[in-house]
Amino acid sequence: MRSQLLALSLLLSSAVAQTTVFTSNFDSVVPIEITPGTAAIAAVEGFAGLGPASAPFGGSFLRSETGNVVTLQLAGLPAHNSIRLDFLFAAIDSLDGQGSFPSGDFFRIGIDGGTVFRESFANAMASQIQTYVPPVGVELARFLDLGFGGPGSFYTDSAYWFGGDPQFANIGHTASTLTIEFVIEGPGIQPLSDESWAMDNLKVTVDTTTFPGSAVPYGQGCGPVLTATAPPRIGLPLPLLTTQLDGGTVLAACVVGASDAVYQGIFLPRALDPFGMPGCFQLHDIALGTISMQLFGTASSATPIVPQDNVLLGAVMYMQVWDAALGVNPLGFLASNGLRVTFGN
Ligand SMILES: [Ca+2]
Ligand SMILES: [Ca+2]
Ligand SMILES: [Ca+2]
Repeated sequence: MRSQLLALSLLLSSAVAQTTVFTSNFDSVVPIEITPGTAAIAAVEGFAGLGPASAPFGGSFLRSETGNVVTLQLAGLPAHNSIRLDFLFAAIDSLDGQGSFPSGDFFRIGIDGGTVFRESFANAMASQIQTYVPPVGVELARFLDLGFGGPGSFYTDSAYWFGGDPQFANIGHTASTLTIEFVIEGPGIQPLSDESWAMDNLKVTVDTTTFPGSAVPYGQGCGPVLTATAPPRIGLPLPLLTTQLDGGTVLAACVVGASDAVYQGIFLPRALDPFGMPGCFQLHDIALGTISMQLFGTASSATPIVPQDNVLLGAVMYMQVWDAALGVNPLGFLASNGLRVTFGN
């Protein structure tokens, strides 16, 4: 139930956005962001028209021999949590699938030095093993003569729309720079006249979903007033300020909790009159610890750093400051209002 509520609050508080950071239809020159190696712009031949109606193969594409690395480098990306790749993939001529030479033709996509995709592709013979199993809607053609080597013999071709494969839709990534490598590698590398591959309509988008973050006062204090003087955001300081402390305050601490509903089986808020704190209330549990605060006369402050952790985005915590002030009431403690803190980015 709690996790469902959390998921609901995430949905309600986030603003979902995809920002395109690179796009090319390869119809003129190789974009400057791409280091092509031996790859070159080539007419799409019989691939023309295959693909989603909004962006099918057309004009020309970027065609590479096997064994050659095509590198896309981007910088200055907006803040994001994941990236998405969308492109058309042409498996041209006698790619040989998994195995040993001439087989062993693996299309690999590397991101920032790690591998996010590595699958073999086979066009030459029905007996060859292609490890890539496309989801519904991704395979556009298989074992057809679409140009280049052939027609016929081992030189049939296949086409795929990787934008339709969910594994390319939500790749975790947060850095402001991005390096993507595309290569067919493995023991089966052969010349351009025998086998090759191409991409068209390459688009890279980043998920710039934003969570605004907030610190909202709630509940009744018995003197001290707790506020946050900047919005709670991951990776940044969260300045907390308590004012209107008793003049005799000797110690102040901010308690952090996970629930404003219940504490040790007792429903909250709990009146603290029976404990010698008349007019005061406990407003949340104490599950998440305590932050000590620095005293300045009748004010206190603390500036904890919120961890740079996306798990916190949209998460809610509760804060209340307790001040020790001898003689202010029978127990010698005052409690502030609560602060309902939702972490943003
Ligand atoms: Ca094109
Ligand atoms: Ca062919
Ligand atoms: Ca091969």
